[in-house]
Amino acid sequence: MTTKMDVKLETVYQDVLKRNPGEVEFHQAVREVLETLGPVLAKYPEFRDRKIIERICEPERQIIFRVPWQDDRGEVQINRGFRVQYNSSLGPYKGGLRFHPSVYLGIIKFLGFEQIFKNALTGLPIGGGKGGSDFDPKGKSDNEVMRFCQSFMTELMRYIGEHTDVPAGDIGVGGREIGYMFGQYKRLTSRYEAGVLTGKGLDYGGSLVRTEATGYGATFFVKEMLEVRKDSFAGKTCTVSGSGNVAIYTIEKIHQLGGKVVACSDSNGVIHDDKGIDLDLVKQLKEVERRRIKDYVEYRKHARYLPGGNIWEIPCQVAMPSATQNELNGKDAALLVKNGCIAVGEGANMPTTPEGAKVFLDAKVAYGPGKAANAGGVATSALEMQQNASRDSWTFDYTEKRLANIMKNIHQNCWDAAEEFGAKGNYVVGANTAGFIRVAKAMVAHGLI
Ligand code: NDP
Ligand code: 2IT
Repeated sequence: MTTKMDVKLETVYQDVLKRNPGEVEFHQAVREVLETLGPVLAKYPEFRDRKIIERICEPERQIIFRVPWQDDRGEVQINRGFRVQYNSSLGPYKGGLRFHPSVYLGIIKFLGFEQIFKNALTGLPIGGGKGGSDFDPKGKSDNEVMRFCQSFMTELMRYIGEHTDVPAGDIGVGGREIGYMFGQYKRLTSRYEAGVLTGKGLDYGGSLVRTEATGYGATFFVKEMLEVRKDSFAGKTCTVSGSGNVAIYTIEKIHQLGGKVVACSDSNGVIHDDKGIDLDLVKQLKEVERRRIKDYVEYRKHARYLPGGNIWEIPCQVAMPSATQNELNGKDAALLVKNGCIAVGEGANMPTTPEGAKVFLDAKVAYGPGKAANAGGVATSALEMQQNASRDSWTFDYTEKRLANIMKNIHQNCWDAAEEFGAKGNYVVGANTAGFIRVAKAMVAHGLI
């Protein structure tokens, strides 16, 4: 499915296809943004004259490197590392690192591209970047993960710094991995440069609420969308895909706000628990014991495990895809709408296919796209950087209030931008235009660089 694009933008898009062959996720992310920018170019001809869009589509710098490490049997393993420093108009490059076997340049570029606009929406001084590796942490021992992280950082350290580029977590990278990478950075540089990474442990410069921030923020965003419709989470049946960092804290906040999450998942299957997901059990299985979600039913006999199941077949009023890209397609979206879903908040990056997004928009579902809805994670990373810079640490309550306020502002700015550009209620248009305009204005100010 493709929507019609402004003719000049179609030319730009064709050029992106030609210059980046085979990078299908990157093409998808670029197309979705360009489709919404026609009216912005009409209002700001200087963006067109200065080729802001052409420049934004080309990363400032792309780094690809070898990551050799030894497994527990002493065998040499080789992975590939990436860091795409996409756009630094608003601040140092900022964005997570993903460790997953599906990682290749096209995934990192799609994530980096999205990150530019997401970070702009937070209103904080952060540019856009992303990185990662095709390393698969699943089934690896703690020592193997440590050796991999040390080797990865031995090369990455040349390119990052608190004023240059500040990585954090994403799929497969959490507190443990950030700890190993921080240790290696400190050792190689002889500097205690807390602000070089975010998502750090609370004992060495991390921020309260960063662990919870993406899930909490996505839930706050949906709360704002529901409030526009004079509605709330109270009594709503919800489904949340995934069972990692984002999914866990989405479930936690939905429960705090009076909703009931009846399903979550991983890449092998789905848990359906009519009584409401027991989050303490999920945390114990996933965060402490690093087990699979199917083990949930060992402890909660009334719940069902659906191997290879599709979570979107379970009826809900609010759906929050929080696992990975393109996990919700047009058919899934149609089924969700048919089953009474009224709001969708994307905790993951680009989890809905273009066909799925069209179904939600046509059905007037309150649809919060990832670059707006999941911006709370990176926003709280920027708050961690602020605390590091001032050698301060804020309380949980204070930091959570800052996060809630940021999400409220993002929602409002997306709402206002959508209205201004003739697409009232369309948060895709709102997020893309509001994020883009902030970056584009800074690029104009900086001249041709
Ligand atoms: P985690 O690694 O903590 O969890 C990922 C979850 O998604 C796991 O349950 C995993 O299942 C599932 N998953 C991953 N890949 C696939 C796949 N190919 N198919 C099906 N399920 C899959 O990652 P996060 O929770 O941090 O990230 C989830 C999403 O949120 C990603 O899209 C990420 O980019 C996005 N995001 C994360 C932020 C953060 O601060 N962490 C901030 C903003 C967005 P399994 O264990 O089986 O692989
Ligand atoms: O996609 C994302 O916004 C993240 N993975 C978080 C990035 C960050 O720098 O906190």
